[in-house]
Amino acid sequence: QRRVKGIAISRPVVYGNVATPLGDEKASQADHTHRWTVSLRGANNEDISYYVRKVVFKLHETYHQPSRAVDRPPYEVTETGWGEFEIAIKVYFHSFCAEKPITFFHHLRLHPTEALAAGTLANPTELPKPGLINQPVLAYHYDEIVFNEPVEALARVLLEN
Ligand code: SLL
Repeated sequence: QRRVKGIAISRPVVYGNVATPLGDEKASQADHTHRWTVSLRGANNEDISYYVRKVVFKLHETYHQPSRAVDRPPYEVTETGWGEFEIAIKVYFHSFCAEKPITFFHHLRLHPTEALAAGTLANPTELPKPGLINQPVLAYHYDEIVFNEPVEALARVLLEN
């Protein structure tokens, strides 16, 4: 397949996690403290399945079947747990794209940053506001998938969408 020389086409994505303390909810295991969801999506919430074939989220080995493949949107995994760890997010493209998979790395975050946990930046020794303690923690990153010299079929669908 011919590649379109001298061009690169990029598509914006957002990946990361949200986490909430379990509180009184029953976890699947007694030592679990949080429920979290790790995800990959289009940066403007657009559908990315026209070029993404599947996304494999590689969790910590303490999880049952740590390699979680998701072959349609939403590309996300929800779990409960007690610890933070690095998640590899491997993105596979449709075969017509003729592109190798790419991997993003995300450090799963369960706990608020120190500034939030210990009060405010202006007043760091202040105790946390009780309301903030049980807020969801968000940790998302913006990035771009860059297709360098894409094959014609991929260039066409990228420019059409
Ligand atoms: C830590 N290095 O020590 C990290 C490991 C592992 C987290 C965190 C669930 C385990 C299960 C879980 O939260 N694993 O369901 O068995 O902080």
